[in-house]
Amino acid sequence: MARLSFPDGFLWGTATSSHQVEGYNVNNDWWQWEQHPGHIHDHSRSGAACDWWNGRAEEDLSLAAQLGQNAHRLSVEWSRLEPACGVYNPAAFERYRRLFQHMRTLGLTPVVTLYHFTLPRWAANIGGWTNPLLVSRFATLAAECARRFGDLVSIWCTVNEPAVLVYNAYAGRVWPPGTGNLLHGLRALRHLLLAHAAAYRAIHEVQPDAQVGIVFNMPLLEPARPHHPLDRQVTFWQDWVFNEAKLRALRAGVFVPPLAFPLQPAPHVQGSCDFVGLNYYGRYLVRFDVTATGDFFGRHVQQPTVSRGHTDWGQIYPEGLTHQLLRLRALGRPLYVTENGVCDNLDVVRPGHIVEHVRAVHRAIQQGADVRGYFHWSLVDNFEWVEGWSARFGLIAVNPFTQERRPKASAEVYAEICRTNRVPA
Ligand code: IFM
Repeated sequence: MARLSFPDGFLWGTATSSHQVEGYNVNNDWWQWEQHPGHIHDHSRSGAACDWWNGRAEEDLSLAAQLGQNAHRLSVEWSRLEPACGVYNPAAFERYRRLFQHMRTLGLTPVVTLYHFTLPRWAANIGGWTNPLLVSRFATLAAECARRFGDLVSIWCTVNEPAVLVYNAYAGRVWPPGTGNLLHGLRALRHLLLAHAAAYRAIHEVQPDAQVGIVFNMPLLEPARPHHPLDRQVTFWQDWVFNEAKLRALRAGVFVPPLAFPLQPAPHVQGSCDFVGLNYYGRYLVRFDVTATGDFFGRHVQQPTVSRGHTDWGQIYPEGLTHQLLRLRALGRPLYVTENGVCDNLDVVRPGHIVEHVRAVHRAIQQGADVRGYFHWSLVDNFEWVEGWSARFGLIAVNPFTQERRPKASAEVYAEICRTNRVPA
């Protein structure tokens, strides 16, 4: 069978985040949020999660290496590293060092995210990302991580999916702090991008050769009725707010309308990345709806769509991955697909989904996108935020009650791609 080859040195891995897999992150804002009835749709809690902090990380990552993966993207938990403002916990740094050493021994390149949705309680208590103090605190933490882990980690992701966080947590009410205030959302977005830029510079001061980037979730948004002027207009605005504004900040160092007022330009953000990470899950078709006031008068009507409880990951649409990679090409930086996957509790769709999306990455490379790696979300089933344990994304099934593991059929499909550096044409 004809096969499509990837460049030598291409990173093949999976992605996870601290709160979703470590267990007992009791000192962060999400842990607190989960305790309130109604916040998590299936009434579950993160609890022991995948028990990574107690040592199962090493076992699961060994399995990842056996499955042919040569990299893993994971995050460090701010609330463990800095449990009180300005106070670091040496034991937590040591735990992560052991994990990164283990990954190196296995031949897994660590790609480390510094902020993946969870804040220490002290940071949440002072207003979270609406407070400008977090910009400097985050940069200081980033420098500390570079100092303590720089011999083991050279690829850093600063902030994961700033727009998703802002949409759900600050402009929206479904994630902590759940303020539901658009102005708070705009302020938080600005601080997240400034925090990214400050961390970018802080890491480079300590570790000049580090590769530092930011991770954007960029769904493809298209008008439901391609020629309808109102559908086109609302699609344009949704794309502006969700996708384009951040790219504009990186390219030009300014937030232009609709984010210009009441915000200031952000010159430090311009050019502040060595690579860009793309998280891609699907396509949304947007239809004008005068009642959709919170969403710029656009309602998502794509069918079929992958949804559960509160979250809608959109329509499976591999072409959208090619499209967004080619869009990011204009930034002139290397790219990683830092997340791509599907909520598929029965593992029926996932095997084909992986092959189709890896092919989509190959098409983007052929058309000039400098893509250096692909990270499937996720290695293991884990705590899926507001959906709790009811939304399964892993290549390896996890029973959160018994901690039993079972590789799914899709794990072998992905392993074949990783081992051969090729995908069937
Ligand atoms: O689980 C999340 C992850 O934390 C961020 N990106 C999307 C995934 C699936 O919803």
